[in-house]
Amino acid sequence: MALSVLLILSLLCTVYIFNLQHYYYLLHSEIMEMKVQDKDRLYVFSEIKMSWNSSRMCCQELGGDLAIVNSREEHEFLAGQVESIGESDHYWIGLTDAQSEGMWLWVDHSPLLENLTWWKYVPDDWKEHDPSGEDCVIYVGGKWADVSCSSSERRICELPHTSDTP
Ligand SMILES: [Ca+2]
Ligand SMILES: [Ca+2]
Repeated sequence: MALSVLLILSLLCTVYIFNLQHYYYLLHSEIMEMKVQDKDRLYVFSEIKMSWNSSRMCCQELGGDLAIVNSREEHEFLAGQVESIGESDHYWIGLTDAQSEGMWLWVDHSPLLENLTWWKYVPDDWKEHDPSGEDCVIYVGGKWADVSCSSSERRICELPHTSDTP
């Protein structure tokens, strides 16, 4: 039952992507997603590049959200996955300071803890490309960077793992 709901939501998300982007993605959707399980969590790495908000919506349609890095172990796991896919690829995670500049919050509204940060570059809210600055976070080469939320990037969704999850 939960599996069929997940499949329907996944299909809806693909249709949504289809409308937004190009039919190429639909035809190749099975090779554009990688599912990895770690302990009680399931991570879905998608190669489809979208804005932070659209990416987040796709994760929510899967029953999860953009990944929240709760521990060093989780960071090392995700960084390892990202690095094994490709050093130059960027992946959204569920961290943003859109609400208040410099106040980093996870998508579950918990604040970013100082001892659990892995910035590659100190967040600078650079406004050259987007006047609203850089309020969303990507993994790049196993570390984090702040970029414009409207930039098109890949994503890491995090879902609670249940026995029904494929
Ligand atoms: Ca997590
Ligand atoms: Ca910012």
